[in-house]
Amino acid sequence: MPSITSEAPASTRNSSSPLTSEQIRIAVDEELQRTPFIDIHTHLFMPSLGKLGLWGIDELLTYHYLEAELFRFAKVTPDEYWKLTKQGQADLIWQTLFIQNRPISESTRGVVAVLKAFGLDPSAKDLTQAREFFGKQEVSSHIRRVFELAGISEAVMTNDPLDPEEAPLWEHGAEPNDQFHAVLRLDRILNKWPEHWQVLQGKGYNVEAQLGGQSITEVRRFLSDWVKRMNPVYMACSLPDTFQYPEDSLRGRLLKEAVIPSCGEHNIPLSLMIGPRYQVNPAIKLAGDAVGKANLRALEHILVEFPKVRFLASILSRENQHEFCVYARKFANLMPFGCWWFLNQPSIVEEITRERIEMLGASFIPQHSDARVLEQVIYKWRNTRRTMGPIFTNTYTLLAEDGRAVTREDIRDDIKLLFRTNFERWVNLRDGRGLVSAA
Ligand code: RAT
Ligand code: ZN
Repeated sequence: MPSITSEAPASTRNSSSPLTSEQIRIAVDEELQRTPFIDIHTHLFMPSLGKLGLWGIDELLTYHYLEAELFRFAKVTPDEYWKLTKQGQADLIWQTLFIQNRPISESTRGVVAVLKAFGLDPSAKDLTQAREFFGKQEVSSHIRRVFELAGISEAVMTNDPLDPEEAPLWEHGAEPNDQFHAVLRLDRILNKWPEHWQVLQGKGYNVEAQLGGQSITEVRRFLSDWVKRMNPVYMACSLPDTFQYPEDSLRGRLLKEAVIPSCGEHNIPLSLMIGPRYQVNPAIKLAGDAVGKANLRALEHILVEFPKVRFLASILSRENQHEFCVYARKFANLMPFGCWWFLNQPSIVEEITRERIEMLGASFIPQHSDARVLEQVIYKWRNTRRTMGPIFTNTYTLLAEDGRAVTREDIRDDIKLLFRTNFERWVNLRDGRGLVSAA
């Protein structure tokens, strides 16, 4: 398990001497373990946001990735499943996916790794021991321990100013926390304006259904107020595979006239997450989204139109990944990040990361966890380190074979850039050393 420490690893002798291939492998593994990563997109919450933060065995087992798998193995219908209590749902998933079947999928194996990390029995016949353990934890110290086990120093949240449970907590001044950064998430505003414009109106912003009158100015005032309140590291939105830009639609106008200019005004990036096909199977709720190949010309048009705004982007379809790298070579204001959601499987992460290193060097952000339940960061980051090890070893071995001596310092610098500094610079988090940001 990684531990966050600034001490040099035992095997470091002289960090600027050239390494042999075997030493490269060891150095890569050690530097991956010892570098505290920044988790740049999660659905975790700082303690002052209270019940929004999910953790513990029942939440781990009812993760929507596992619910999707349950319906493949169990006879239960979605309707019957939703009527169960949270504990009833977790028990059913445990019995079905872990006892009656072997937990060999990525998401089930993740629960095994979490239980193991806390010394709990991953083959237990029921959840008594696990429930007792998690029931005894105090949330703040538990978060610190989990981050330590995951090898992350900070997690970036997803904060929706129109979430009826979340917004009041911010409005009453939620206490910030060094381990968490806020993100102003705009899905409700951008994708579901017809259902939400009245919420803005109710909060004193003079907006209209068809964006007439003062609407655009008022949306910008709303965004500015929330930037002040949350101090977000970026604004974000997920967009469907059918996303077009420019587009004669409410979303097209909101993006062009309100959201992107507001990012420019406040000098914070916009994260575009493109590619879900929302709710292809609504019966299974959060698990019911799928994926479609996107038209990345939409992204191209945004990058051309707003050269001074910095964009983070993650694209959901595997089929889009190569052209996505090509766009990053063309536009310095684009920062590709993560292998998102259905792409976060070792075989696909490996393919995408190799492609990105080959095409972009160390000028991207390889991964985020997307954790919804606190302890998931333990297995997700463990898997990322395990998958990335051989990729970086191969990268530096090829470099050494081609004639450029590789040192531990080189490896350390690149891993730090990829998993920390590129993000810090992009969002102006600290005075990191890395890419020169576009604006
Ligand atoms: O990965 C997930 O859990 C998805 O359901 C989404 O939350 C996605 O990551 C998103 O942020 O929209
Ligand atoms: Zn997410």
